[in-house]
Amino acid sequence: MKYPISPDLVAEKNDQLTPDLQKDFDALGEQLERRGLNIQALTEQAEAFDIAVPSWGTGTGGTRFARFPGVGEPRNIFEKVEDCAVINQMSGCTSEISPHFPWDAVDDFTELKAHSDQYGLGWSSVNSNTFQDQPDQERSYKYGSLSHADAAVREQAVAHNLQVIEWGKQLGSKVLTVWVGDGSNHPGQQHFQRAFERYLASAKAIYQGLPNDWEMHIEHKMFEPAFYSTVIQDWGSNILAAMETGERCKSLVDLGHHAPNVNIEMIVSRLIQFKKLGGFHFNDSKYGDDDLDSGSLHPYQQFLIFNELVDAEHRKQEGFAPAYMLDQSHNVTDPIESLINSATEVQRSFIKALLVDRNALENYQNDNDAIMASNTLKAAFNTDVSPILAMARKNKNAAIDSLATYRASGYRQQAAKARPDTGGSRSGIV
Ligand code: LRH
Ligand code: MN
Repeated sequence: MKYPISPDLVAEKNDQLTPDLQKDFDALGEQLERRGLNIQALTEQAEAFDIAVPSWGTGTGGTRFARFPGVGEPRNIFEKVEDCAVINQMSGCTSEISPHFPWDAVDDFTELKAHSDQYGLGWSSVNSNTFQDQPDQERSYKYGSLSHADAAVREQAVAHNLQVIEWGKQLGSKVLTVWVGDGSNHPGQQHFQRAFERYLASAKAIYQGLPNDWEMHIEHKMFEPAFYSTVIQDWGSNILAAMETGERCKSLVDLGHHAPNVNIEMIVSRLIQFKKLGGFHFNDSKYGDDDLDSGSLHPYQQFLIFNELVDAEHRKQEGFAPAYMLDQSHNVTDPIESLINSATEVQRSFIKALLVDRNALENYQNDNDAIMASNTLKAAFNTDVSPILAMARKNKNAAIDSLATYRASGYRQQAAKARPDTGGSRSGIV
């Protein structure tokens, strides 16, 4: 196995931090034992936790106003794989990459697979792109893609998705994620039902080409790039499309794709109940699809989402196997640091949700004891599980203090030397 950062440096840093970590871990272990919880078992679940990294998140993001590139930016998917290897080596919980096509398309996928294999990285869901026109494209997606009024444009978009599946097969992926920006900017511009009917026919055509051991995940979004209506605008349109399309077609929840204050954890519960929860794009936001770092603004909401997920596992909910992934844009931070941080913050929400006393909660719910039900969740959320997350990283030879070890490695500075700024495009968002 190849490591982008010297394992000796990681071990040296971990050795310095282990004595204090052990003290904190033992103290937390005692506290949790009094609550009937086993810290070793929780640590093993933290070690088993994994969340995929978006290839497009490793470059610096921007807005329509500007993008301020960082140093040592990855210039192609091979360098993005190296950066993802750093994120996994430091966090211990990001062993898969989600690519976006054609941004990450290569001539030789066997070479790319060999490149990721040497770092022990796998490939999670593949993402299609019919929200931009490519230089060699015959028909434009200006007025939509899978729901476009022109059948030839829809066929082009379906063909692209089938191509993305073929590329995904070569990487070992098992999921196709379909997000389209289709919609309208003016009332009257689009007939809502006819557009949705066209979308459903296209989705079924893609589903026909889906291998039997694959899933297709549909991603809804309230607005942008369309600013009046969006064909798959909310979870309602999403679950209807997933139900119409097929059993292995499910709904994906991108946290930033909802209006402020929408109860996302209840949407998650509905999708779980109807066996249509395909997965997540974790991020955080304050206004729109801000794609900010996960848990950086609404850690309690993220915890409440995992409370629904852990509850489903606890109830052995049928057809429950959601895929976890980050989907963020890093405009002012080192993307590697943000992705390490965010992966750990999502892992933190998961472990905290495992601390919930579900029997007590159910009794308070049945007794309509709102305050004690709420406090049962808060007791879990207010527990600092950092020693468990750090011990899980130590046990996996990842970094106890991920950011400090990453910075001490000088990886970004080395990348800046190895990746002279060609000023060329950095395929990715903006
Ligand atoms: C749309 C989205 C989608 C990706 C894109 C990069 O906003 O969340 O998941 O295709 O970002
Ligand atoms: Mn997304």
